[in-house]
Amino acid sequence: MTVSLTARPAWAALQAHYAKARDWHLRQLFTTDPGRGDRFTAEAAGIFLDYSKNRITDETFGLLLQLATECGLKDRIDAMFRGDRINVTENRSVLHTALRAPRGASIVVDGKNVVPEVHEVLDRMGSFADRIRSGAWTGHTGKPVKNVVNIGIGGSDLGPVMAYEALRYYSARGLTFRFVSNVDGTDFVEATRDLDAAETLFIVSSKTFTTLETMTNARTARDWLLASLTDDKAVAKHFVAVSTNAAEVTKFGIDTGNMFGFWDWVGGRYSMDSAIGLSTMIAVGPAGFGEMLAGFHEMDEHFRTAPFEKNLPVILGLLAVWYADFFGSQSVAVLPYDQYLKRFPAYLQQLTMESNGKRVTLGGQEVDYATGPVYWGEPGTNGQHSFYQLIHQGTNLIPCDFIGFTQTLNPVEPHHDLLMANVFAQAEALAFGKTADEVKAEGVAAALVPHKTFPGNRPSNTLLLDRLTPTTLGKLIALYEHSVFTQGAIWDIDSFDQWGVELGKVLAQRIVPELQGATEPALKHDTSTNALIRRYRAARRSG
Ligand code: G6Q
Repeated sequence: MTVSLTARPAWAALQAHYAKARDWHLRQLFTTDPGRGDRFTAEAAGIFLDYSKNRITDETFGLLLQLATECGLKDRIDAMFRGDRINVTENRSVLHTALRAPRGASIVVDGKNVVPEVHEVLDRMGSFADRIRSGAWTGHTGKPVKNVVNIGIGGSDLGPVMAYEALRYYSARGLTFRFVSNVDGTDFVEATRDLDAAETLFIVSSKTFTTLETMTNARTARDWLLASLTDDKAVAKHFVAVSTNAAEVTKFGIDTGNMFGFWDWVGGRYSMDSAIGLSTMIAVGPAGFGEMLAGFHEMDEHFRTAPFEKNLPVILGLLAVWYADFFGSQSVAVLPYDQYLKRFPAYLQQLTMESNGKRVTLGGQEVDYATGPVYWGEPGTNGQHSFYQLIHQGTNLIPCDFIGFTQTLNPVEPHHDLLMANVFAQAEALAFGKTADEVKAEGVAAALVPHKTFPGNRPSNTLLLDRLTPTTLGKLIALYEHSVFTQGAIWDIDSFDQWGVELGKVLAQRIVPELQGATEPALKHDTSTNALIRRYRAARRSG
């Protein structure tokens, strides 16, 4: 029987420790320990992490490391990399790390080494991507592909969109990339309104190939294509599929020769480096995609082998636990200071919240501690002109992750120094604030002093990387994947299932016929839902 988290000695010690820690101020922590700015740092795989502006001392850090040890984090990491079925509620292995294992590595699942299959798919993706990029693959009328539209949702969309935006600098500029996810017809219509069907390739990305949104969009895409190309044979030249479900792909009319597979041990939100990344590979080329996978792998190896006190994902994960469970922080802001990372917070929302938004342990017991916080954010400096106000002076404690690069990809003077000056200034201001005395000394009228006082003591991490490349992107994503894993291991939850998402997939299906039937069916919902359905039906018929 697993010991409950709150019964662990390190947990009790952390609780006692928190009774002191809650009154510390970062100002005082830096005054009494000026060396912490150098000491509370770690560097691996080209990522420098400064975690000194957190409300911790060496003792806190030691206790958090002890908690990780007591929770068996090392064994859990080994179990994941080995391919044990650690996704217990779906009885599946969790092997996204195999997707970036180098050719020649061996990871055995159910008696079979999966690495050769991974590379076989990567090779097929590579030759397909090359044909699209070179113009060798032609559409039904003989024209080369100019537009690539990925149709998918959730894990089959957010990774591809984020990676395309992040790596736009490296992408084939002669190709246009669009992403359709929402079942709202507007998404499809706006994404395709200026495209020529004869030059458009649709990638239907769906692990199950049964998801309502994706299949609806895929059927609409087929109708849209055939409306101008008027020959069913065109489908084979303009549609490819990424899926684990060959039977449904065939049923849709896509030749399985144009299907790229993956495996049930790849979770949706961990799949952007599988065939789900086909659009990314077409954008940056097979070599660029390979560099991204190498970046992922480097961080995997760091996570698997580095001692916890130097292990970046472990440190980030433990700090998240410290704030969520002891300070009661309910959210974490992720603030990338790079315009190319504009979709990174949205991607992280799914990764973190779908993984750790759980309320029972692996053994099915309801937890009596907080689990996954809300992750959110926007690129800097834009966020500074909107929600940072609340982080600086509001009543919530919101730990922040600042992400910056020393080199810019677009060296237009003086932008980059200004951008990075903001990263450092914000982290500094959040930590140290501005006292009432400092405000008074500026000659501010007494009535305004409380308004212009900044309490500070708002914790943050700063992640500094050299340059945004496919490799650094891979490292950054793997860093967060493994931080999420660390948090889930401490909380003793299944970070790899998503029953809430599955529920959403069936709920709407029940109501669809109630909206569409010519005569109103007997509605058996609650009175509120029944009334909303009736109002919608009436308005739809009269509008
Ligand atoms: C991810 C989730 C979910 C999933 C989508 C799309 O971990 O399972 O976001 O990716 O629901 O599912 P399909 O790829 O099966 O269409």
